[in-house]
Amino acid sequence: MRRVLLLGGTTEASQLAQALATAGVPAVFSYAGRTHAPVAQPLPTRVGGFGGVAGLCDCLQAEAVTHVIDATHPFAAQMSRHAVQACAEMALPLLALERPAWQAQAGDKWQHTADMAGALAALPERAARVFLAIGRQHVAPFLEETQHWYLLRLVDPGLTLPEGRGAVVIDRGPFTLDHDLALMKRHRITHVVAKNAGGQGARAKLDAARQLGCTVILIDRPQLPERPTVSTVEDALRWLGVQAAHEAERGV
Ligand code: 3Y8
Ligand code: NAP
Repeated sequence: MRRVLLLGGTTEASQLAQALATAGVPAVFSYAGRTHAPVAQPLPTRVGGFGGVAGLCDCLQAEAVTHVIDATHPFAAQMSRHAVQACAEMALPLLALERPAWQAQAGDKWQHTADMAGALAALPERAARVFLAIGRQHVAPFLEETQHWYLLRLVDPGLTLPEGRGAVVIDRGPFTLDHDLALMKRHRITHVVAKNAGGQGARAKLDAARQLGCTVILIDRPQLPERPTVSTVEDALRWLGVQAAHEAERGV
């Protein structure tokens, strides 16, 4: 009997959780507990770290997990590395559900950098109005560049900016083009700094940047170990041997 551990925290993880619940596949959804009130899932949900690889192995044993699907964000590199190690130790099948990296298209003004420090260095000397869509963890070094004005978008309140240094909006996505266009116009944004998250949940700001002629500074993903990988919920369901609801309806 299949029993899935779904490592979540992305739009696609939520979509897969819904598909598993609809198909009646026994599964446990897992959040790290990084946000105060993560989106409720239609599966039994655990919140918090496992306690490293050993803790993850214990959880796999205790929950009688037969399949692990890593649908975490491409920058959640440590979780993905631990999943590879734990599944090797427990001889369990592992699949990554990973969105393809965003690709520039005609009209995009993108600069690629290898990491956060590279993104900071890529900002212009002259004053810019920067949409810093990288979360709360990496904001401090950017604020030391005092010539810039920053728009921060965070999931939870708590972080404030000194007077005149910028604005903070609290939102969790998925985001829409109309919403991000209005937000970036309202704040007269000239630059966007973002991780190459991929997926649809947070790409609106890039499409808005193209329309507004903003420069995008895009941070490349960390290297991850080799593991079986798909990029769609349907392919993850096929890997599990679960027919997607619409296929079942069509009787294919
Ligand atoms: C806790 C679960 C969904 C949709 C939300 C996706 C889309 C928005 C891209 C911007 C960029 C950012 C941030 C972002 C993305 C989706 C998806 C995605 C970027 C939630 C979630 C959790 C987190 C953790 C949080 C980080 C932060 C990063 C905000 C839930 C909403 C900036 C990453 O306050 C903190 O400590 C926040 C921490 C890790 C990065 C950081 O370093 O600050 N995500 N994001 C998950 C857990 O506990 O396991 O709260 O409901 C999920 C989503 N984040 O359907 O869930 O699928 O890609 N999240 C980045 O890419 O730069 C926002 O604003 O445009
Ligand atoms: P990370 O740096 O790769 O992992 C750090 C530690 O957090 C892991 O070793 C593990 O703790 C715990 N952890 C991470 N994801 C977990 C999960 N889904 N369930 C249980 N424990 C988890 O991870 P991160 O970058 O902080 O990301 C944390 C969560 O936010 C993930 O769910 C990810 O999908 C989501 N997220 C992250 C980003 C981002 O920019 N990093 C963006 C959007 C969403 P132990 O070692 O104790 O097991």
